[in-house]
Amino acid sequence: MVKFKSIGITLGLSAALLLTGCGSEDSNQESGNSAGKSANIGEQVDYTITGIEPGAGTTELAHNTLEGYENLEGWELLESSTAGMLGALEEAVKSEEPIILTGWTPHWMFSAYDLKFLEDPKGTFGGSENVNTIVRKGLEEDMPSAYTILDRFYWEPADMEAVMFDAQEVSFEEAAAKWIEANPDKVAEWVEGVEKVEGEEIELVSTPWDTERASSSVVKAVLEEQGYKVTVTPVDPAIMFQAIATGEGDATVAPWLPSTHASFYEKHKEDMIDLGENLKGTQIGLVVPAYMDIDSIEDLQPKE
Ligand code: PBE
Repeated sequence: MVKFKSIGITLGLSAALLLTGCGSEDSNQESGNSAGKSANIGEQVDYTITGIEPGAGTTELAHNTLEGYENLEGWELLESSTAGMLGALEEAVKSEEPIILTGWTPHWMFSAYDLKFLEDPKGTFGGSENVNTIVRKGLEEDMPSAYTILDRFYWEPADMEAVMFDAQEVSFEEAAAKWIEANPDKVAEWVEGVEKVEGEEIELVSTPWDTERASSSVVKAVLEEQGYKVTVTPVDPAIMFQAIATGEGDATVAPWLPSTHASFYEKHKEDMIDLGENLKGTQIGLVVPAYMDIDSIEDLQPKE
């Protein structure tokens, strides 16, 4: 737990910036309207959902959610950054104040704090999500060894979480090396019978979140062991899909599907090769601390 605290401290400033302007002085007053405690939650959080980066798939689905639920009339999404969202969460939890954020698993926030996803009866955040491997057209012919490894790459949420957990103390590179050393059988399945290469360059395109820093670091290290010279470029999801579709990038292990990155995927799917899931069982949605007396997005009340 200690390591999570230090993250909270480094994020304190961004949290303070994020909280400025979200006045909550009257959050404890009786509201006088009859809509009950979930109406108070709306008032207390100023009808605001604490979001992340504007370019995230999660942000797009959060906007769809605000449009898709009539009861969210008048609510707003505060776009900021993942660090800002986590800082605001830390601040709220410290004083047991209500907060509603856009969150996802795997993420350490669920082990650092007691949190729950709000039920999403309209399914605007999708359901169980996967992470896919997508490569540019022609990669199979140009780099058959890399293509085979990328096609075979598959791991479980617990594997990804192990790398993410270690990477709080060491670099993602070191955390990935440690995971590879601890999981020789899995890695052996991916590289079995694959011919080594001599310094061929391959460009992996990724996104900036820890989930993808973990997977890209592992795939990078495995490809390097096969003789590739690997670059990983983290960009916004829109740019990532575009890079694969235009062939500027060779491969990505970062797309969240079928919902999170659906709009980018739809736009480019004819121009890419989808190698299917490399991980199953992620989730995104609205997340609240467990001490909040609310279970479903539908329980939130519209702004008066
Ligand atoms: N995320 C983490 C990303 C994909 C991985 C859920 C924040 C997104 O929303 O695009």
